[in-house]
Order: sequence, then C-alpha cells, then structure tokens
Amino acid sequence: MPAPPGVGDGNRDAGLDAGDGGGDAADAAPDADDDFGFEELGVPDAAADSGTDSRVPDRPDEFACGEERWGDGAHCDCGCLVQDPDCDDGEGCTDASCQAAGCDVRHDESGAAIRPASYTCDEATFDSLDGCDCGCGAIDPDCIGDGCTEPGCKQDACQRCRDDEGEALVCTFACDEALLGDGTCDCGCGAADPDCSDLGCPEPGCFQDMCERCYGSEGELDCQRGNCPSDFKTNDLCDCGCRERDPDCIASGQVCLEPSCSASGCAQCFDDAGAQLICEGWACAEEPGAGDGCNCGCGTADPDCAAGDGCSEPGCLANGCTSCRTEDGAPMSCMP
Ligand SMILES: [Ca+2]
Ligand SMILES: [Ca+2]
Ligand SMILES: [Ca+2]
Ligand SMILES: [Ca+2]
Repeated sequence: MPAPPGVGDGNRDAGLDAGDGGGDAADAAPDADDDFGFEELGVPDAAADSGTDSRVPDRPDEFACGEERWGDGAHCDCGCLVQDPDCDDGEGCTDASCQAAGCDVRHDESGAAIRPASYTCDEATFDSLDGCDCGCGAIDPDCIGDGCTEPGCKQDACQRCRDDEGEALVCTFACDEALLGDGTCDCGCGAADPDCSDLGCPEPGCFQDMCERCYGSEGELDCQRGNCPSDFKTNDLCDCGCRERDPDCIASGQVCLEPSCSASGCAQCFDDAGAQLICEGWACAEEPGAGDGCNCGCGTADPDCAAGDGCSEPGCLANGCTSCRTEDGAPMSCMP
C-alpha cells in the first residue's frame, strides 16, 4: 500500500535510524583495543554501570566537552580528548578541533562546539541553549540524544523544524505540512489541525466526528469509528486500539488509539476488525488466549475470560478467574 502524500515521507524514520547508529556505537566503547584504553582511565565495565543504557561507560574526568555530550546515544562528539562512546567503531577523533569521519559535532580546545559551514540556520541558534533546531544541515548541539539535520525532518527532540527554504514547520505535525489549514479537517497527524476547530484529534489512528481525513502511523485510514465493544468507554478496563479515547485509560495515562496498537497500561487491545489481541505487558507463564481458562492478574487481560469476567492487575480477584497470582506474581487462590 503506497504511503499517502501526508504521512510517512521517511524523514522521521531516517532520523531515528541515524540515532540508532549512534547508540550502537556504545558497543564499541569498552573494547580492549580502543586507542584510549578505557581500563587505563578507570572506566568501570559497562556491565556494572547502572545507567539507562548499561553499555555506556561512566564519563571520564578527561572528557573535555559538556557532560551531556558523553554517550547521549545519538551524536558522535569529536575533539573531546576522550573518544565519545556515541562514535561508531573506528570513527570520530579526540584531539581538539579534529575532524574525522563520523563526527556529528566537533569541539575546539575549550570544549565549545564548532559551528560547521553546513549549518544553514541562523548562527544564533547553534549551541545557544535556545532549544533543538532541526533541518539545519548539521546537528545543533542543543539537541541531546536526538535531533535531525535534513530540511523537513521532524523528531521528538526538535523544537524548531524547517523546510528546504528555511520556512518554519510544525515539528509535531507528522502529516504533510500543506494539510495544515487547507480547509479540510485532518486527524491523527500528531498535532491539531486548525481546520478541525478543536473538534478533531491528533493521536495517530484517532477518529472524531469532525475528522474529514484520518491518518495512522502507516498512512491514511478510513475516517470511521473503531470496532471495539460498544461499552469500551465504561467497562473499567483500559481499552486500546479503539480509535477514540477510553476514559478508563486516564489512570494509566495510556493513549493508544490506533487499531492493533499496544502499550503498557492497556488492559485490552483490539485490531481494526474488533478482534482482541494480546497486549504488551503480559506477565504470566501461561499463553494468553490459549483456551486454558481465564488467567487473572497477568498484567493485561486474557482473551479467554468471558466478557466482564477476569482482571489484569496482579493480586486482583474477579468473577470467572481460573488462575490468580499475587502482586509478586506467585500463584494464589482465586477464592475471595
Ligand atoms: Ca555524544
Ligand atoms: Ca538551538
Ligand atoms: Ca487540514
Ligand atoms: Ca474501557
């Protein structure tokens, strides 16, 4: 199915892919054959690091660039006296003001970022703590752990986005910019379309009566109600994939409207035909929906449970449960 003009122009993906590459570089950091010898610097083994990315070693004192530049997961910082774990294996360089393949941000002897000639946005926006500027031809060091350079690109970290003529774009609007304010209410684009007069919805896959065109993460969708059970807004379970917000999801903060979507916090998940799917977060050894009875307390609902029966929170008890577990996941009686 071809992507519609509004969605999936590849920019977002391209940027994310680049970020992945940076993260992968962390694998290379603890290598024993590294030029700088992490062992000599007393950098603890990556496995002992308790940070969010356990592969990134602690920042050595010798690292001459801003501490947020070390192992940010996206940008290879060069000229920092110590090899940045974000640099791919064999790329980057460490001498002040050096230049090498793979460098995303170069730094001078003071550790300050050097603005490259390829940076096309106003120079005052470069590394000035004024927010992450995207689409500037080169990375703005204000972007930490994300950010993209191609004109028209958009990523979560971007605070200002631009097209190839330098005109401002709405970073959070994932559909074609031309759809903003064109007189037709576009929904599911990640940001509100003024054509919807506040009666549309921004979440990918969402539907409201006002919507005239609807988009999901893969492209345009029919503008129509989802196929969840008719009581999904009042059944006390967070239903996901229903195209409309379920008030039951407010407690979990979950907004997962696109059919077949799944996220932690979803108690029940549905596809576009209304068939129930296994949500993320299933925590029991039994297979959900395997026909082996209604397993309760498994983190998400077991489709084997009859409508209105069963429960998903560990430690819960409900009608129809054939197996139950404690808050710690241990088996327990289903008798109240
Ligand atoms: Ca970095
Ligand atoms: Ca900036
Ligand atoms: Ca529109
Ligand atoms: Ca519900």
